Order: sequence, then C-alpha cells, then structure tokens
Amino acid sequence: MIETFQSYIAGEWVAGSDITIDENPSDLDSPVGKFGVVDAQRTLDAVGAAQKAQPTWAATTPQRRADVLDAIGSEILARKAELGRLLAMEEGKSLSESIGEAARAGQIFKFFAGEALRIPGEWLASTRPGVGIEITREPVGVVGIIAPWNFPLAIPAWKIAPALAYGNTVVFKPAEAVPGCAWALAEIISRAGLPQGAFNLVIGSGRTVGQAILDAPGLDALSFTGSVATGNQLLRSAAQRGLKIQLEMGGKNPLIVLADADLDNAVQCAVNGAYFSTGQRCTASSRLIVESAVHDEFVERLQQKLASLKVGPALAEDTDIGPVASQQQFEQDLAYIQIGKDEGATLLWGGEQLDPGPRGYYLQPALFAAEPGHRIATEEIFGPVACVMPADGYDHALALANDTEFGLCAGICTTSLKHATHFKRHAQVGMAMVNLPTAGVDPHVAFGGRKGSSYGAREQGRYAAEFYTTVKTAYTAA
Ligand code: TXE
Repeated sequence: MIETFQSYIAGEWVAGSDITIDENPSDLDSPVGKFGVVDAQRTLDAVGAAQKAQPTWAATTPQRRADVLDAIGSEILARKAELGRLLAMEEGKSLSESIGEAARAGQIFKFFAGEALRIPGEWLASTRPGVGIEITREPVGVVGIIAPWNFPLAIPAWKIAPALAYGNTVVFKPAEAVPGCAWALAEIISRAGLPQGAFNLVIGSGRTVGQAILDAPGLDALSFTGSVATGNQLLRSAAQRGLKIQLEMGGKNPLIVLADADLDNAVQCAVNGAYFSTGQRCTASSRLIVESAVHDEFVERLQQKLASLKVGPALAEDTDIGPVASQQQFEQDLAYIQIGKDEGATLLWGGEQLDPGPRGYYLQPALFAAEPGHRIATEEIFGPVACVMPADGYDHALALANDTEFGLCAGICTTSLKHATHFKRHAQVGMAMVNLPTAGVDPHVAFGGRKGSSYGAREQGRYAAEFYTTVKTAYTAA
C-alpha cells in the first residue's frame, strides 16, 4: 500500500481533494506515494490558525522554543538515513547527497534552537538626559513559506526554523514535486510540542495554494525560493499590499580557473559545482571561465572526469549523479541543449538521454564550449549542463564573471593571493568562493545574492533575524 501524504492545518491532518501521484524520477513505474491537494479555502484556514496561535507561541519562553526546535533537530538527525532515502526517491538526488541534506536540515533546527535563546537587543543612553533607549526584536507574525523542489528538506528547514525560533507562526507550501519530504518534516514538527496552528503544511499548486497564501489578509511576511518569473510576480503583488517579502531566485554562477590554479582541484570544483545534485542547485557553477593558457588542458581533464561519473537511480550505491527531478525540468534541460547546438555552441561532452535500467529522467552531464552571449551561457538551465569559456587573464575573467543579470555566488581557483583577494572584493555576488566549488555553503552564515538573484534580507545564520523579526525602539524616562 502506498502512502498518501496529507496537509496539516490547525493541528489536524487534512486529506485534501484531488489525489495526485508523487513521482519517483529514478523509476517512473514505482511512485513514492500519493498526495492530496488542498484548496484556497483550506489555505485561508491555515493562515487563520497560524494567526490565532501566534500570540501564544510568541509568549512562550525562549527556553521552550529552543527545546521544541532542538527536539525537531534531534529527530531529523536520528532519522537522517530514512529521511534521506525518501528524499532520494522523491527528488532524485544520490543517496549520499540526500542523507547529507537531511542531516543539514537537522543541524539547522539545532542552530536556531540556540538562536532562540540569543535573540539580540540593545540598550543605549538617549541624547536627552534621563532617558534610556531599548532596541528589541519582535516576531513579524504569520510567515508564509513557499519552497522549491531542489532541496526539499534543507530549504524548508532554513525558513521554518528561524521563523519559529523568533516567535512567528508558519504556513508552509512545498513544491508540487516533493510533498513526501514536506509531509515527513511536518509529521516530526507536529509532535514537537508547538501550540495548535503554530505550524501548518498546505500541499497544492502554486497557482491556487501559493496565491491564496499571498492573498490571505492575515499574512505578515512571505519567504520564497524558486524561479525568477514566479519571484518577480510575487514581488509585485507583495508591493501592492505592503507585505514584507524575501526572495531567493536563480543563478548563473561563474567559476574562474586561472592559469596558476591547482588544476586537479579546479576540475574537482567544476565537477562538484556544475554537476552534483544533477546541476539542480541555485549555487551551481554553470559558467566555467578558464584562462586561455590552461583552457584546453582543463577541458580535457574535465571530460575525463565526466566520463568516469555514473548516472543512475538515486538509491543505487554506485550512482554519482541521479536523474533530473521531473519531466518538466527534464524537458527544459533537453530544450536548452538543443538551443545550445542551434546557437552554434560546441557540445564537448554528453547531453544524451540515458537508459540505465528503470524508466526515469536520466541525462548525461553536458559540457558546451560557448560564447558569452549564448543563451546557455546567460540563462539559468538548472540541470547538469555547463559551458566553458576562455578568458585572456584575470581582468577579462572577472569581467566575464560579472557580466550577468544574476549575482548569487561566484568562485575562483587560483594560487595567487592577489587575485583571490581582489576577486572576493569585486565579484558582484552575495557569496564568493576561493578554491572551493560554488555550491556547498555553511548553515550558520548568511546565504543570498545580489542583482536578479535575490530580494530582501539574507537567509540563514544570525542574519535570518532581519527577515523574521521586526525592530522596536522604546524610550523610557528614568
Ligand atoms: O519554480 P516555481 P519551478 C528555477 C529553475 C527551474 C524553474 C522552474 O530554473 O527550472 O525555476 O521551477 C510556487 N504564487 N528554480 O516550476 O514555479 C511553486 O508551487 C505562489 C530555481 O519549480 O518558481 C513552488 O512551491 N506560489 C530555484 C515554488 O513557487 C507559486 C529553485 C517554486 O516554483 C506560484 C527552483 C504563484 N503564482 C526553481 N507559482 C533556485 N535557483 O534555487 C509557483 N509557485
């Protein structure tokens, strides 16, 4: 019997109306489960429940909030292998990557358990005699969380945990492709001791459920990760109603390889950054900008490495790269590979559909030699497709790296302290990496980008307080 994943509204499990199949991209003949979608009215009920619970939750002691978050984190960590397995089946990431992501989600809850005890404030003397000033942080209220499918445990965790730590209540809408992970997370949260209605899971489409969250009068803030198109649409609506909003959107992240780099490490950084997690990371390095002197050698070594990678079912032990997560994404990747060929970019490696056994969305990693203006070199593909471009020295490489509408992250491989230091200061991004893959970030520090990649306050670490709290300045005459 396959499981039906339900929504969780006002402390009750809700079956929803339409029952839909939760697909397994590694094996389309073995679905992960079924899930029911809720309608707009149910979504409004969830926002109403969150509104009702918010004063109670905000009034709990920091220690109580810390205990609840710690319990959630402990259970996720204790069950990381089982949760990782579900994630691998549902999203298609390799099992080791999936277990790593589950562990990351647990660590994030643990981190914010500590933060609940350390909500900062300030006391300052006034410019007027006999007056003191307190600056405190208060919860924002009801937070809507709209999440994508590519990190179905970690991204919800890094939004839900700070929201709850700072005394907010939550209405969480996962992406349509990953209801199972959302349900598993909600099931753990539902037993952690939160007041009824403080955390709600609403499974459904962006158009119905996502839109209903956005339109709900009781909503105080919205945190979104997903595509640029949807993010910009949400931004316009949020501006009209004066809603606090935070958006994490796409990337077209560059990895620069200078001639003085340790080439083995550079190839490793490129393979990891561009192709691991099937290239479905907003931090993926999809533009490899290589100094001409080492370009050909780098490409040759990269091709050798790509030839050794095994594409296969997410749960298979020898799989390096799992399938693409969904049919929609698979079609998008294939369409971009065709666009690359049509534009005149040279396909150096891969790009073929593969058939390793079970019916699934298997794609050989693709490497193109492209020119800066090509669409495959400017638009986010979000699959295992990267392009390599030569650069005449560091200045040219940096100019190419910054020549994009995105600004999430950027990396450089070099042994030059001068260039590494200059790069960290001049890369127009939120996150810069030296001799490391562009993907792979720590959970206790700020995450986010510039330009078209992000909008609003940074996520994660102590910086999360900017979005999930509002500042109050109180003056007292002695
Ligand atoms: O994103 P969407 P999708 C990019 C990537 C990918 C493309 C499409 O290029 O190929 O986006 O992915 C909800 N009101 N990224 O279709 O549609 C939706 O239900 C409210 C990059 O998954 O933006 C889901 O929960 N909500 C990104 C979430 O928004 C709406 C990660 C994201 O879905 C909505 C994911 C609406 N009108 C995708 N429409 C990254 N860089 O990390 C949709 N949603």
